[in-house]
Amino acid sequence: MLGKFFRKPDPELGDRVPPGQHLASGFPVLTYGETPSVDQSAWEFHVWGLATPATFHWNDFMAMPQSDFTADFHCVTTWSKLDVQWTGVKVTDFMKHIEVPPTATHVLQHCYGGYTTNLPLEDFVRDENFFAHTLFGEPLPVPHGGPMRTVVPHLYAWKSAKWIRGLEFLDHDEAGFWERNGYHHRGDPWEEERYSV
Ligand SMILES: Nc1nc2c(c(=O)[nH]1)N[C@H]1C(S)=C(S)[C@@H](COP(=O)(O)O)O[C@H]1N2
Ligand SMILES: [Mo]
Repeated sequence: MLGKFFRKPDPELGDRVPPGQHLASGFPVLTYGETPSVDQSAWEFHVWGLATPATFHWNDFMAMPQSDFTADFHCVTTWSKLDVQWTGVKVTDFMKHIEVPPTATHVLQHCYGGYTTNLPLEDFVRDENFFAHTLFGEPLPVPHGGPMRTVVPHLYAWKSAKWIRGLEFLDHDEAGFWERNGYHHRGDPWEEERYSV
């Protein structure tokens, strides 16, 4: 009886797993290439391109409002993890600290190690997106992007840049690493926007 009960699919949970995805056990690490190592004290964050150039250090981010987030995480390689708990700075709060002209339409996120990923501003500057430095109450582990990463929960996780080091604001779309290598330019998991055709 119990076994039957536990096998019963949870319709509420099912609704949260996009098509073609399955639930991962644990929290897998997915990194292309080497894992860079950057101390909090050495970590620098730059904005450039159309934005007025600016540099931020760790303490600048710590002085911004800190928020808790619970978000589902969907990797295009078909695993999802629900209810990941993060702490960090909302993208919308960060944006108050920089000057971006209305001509900017896209952003290219740049990471330590060379990884990049692109987003239209309407996908980047959203209430649910954030810079994360804490995962499940602990400092963000290096393999998961510590000291700082972005999290963009409404798109596949390759848009969530680990070891983030800066944002380049553009008036056009420019493909990031995976986008140049066959991934979809937007990556909505509910539309299964996995690869470019
Ligand atoms: N800098 C950097 N960011 C990255 C990646 C990467 O290889 N380098 N991989 C992306 C991919 S494909 C996924 S699924 C998530 C994985 O995050 P995790 O390793 O914390 O699970 O990070 C994304 N951000
Ligand atoms: Mo991924």
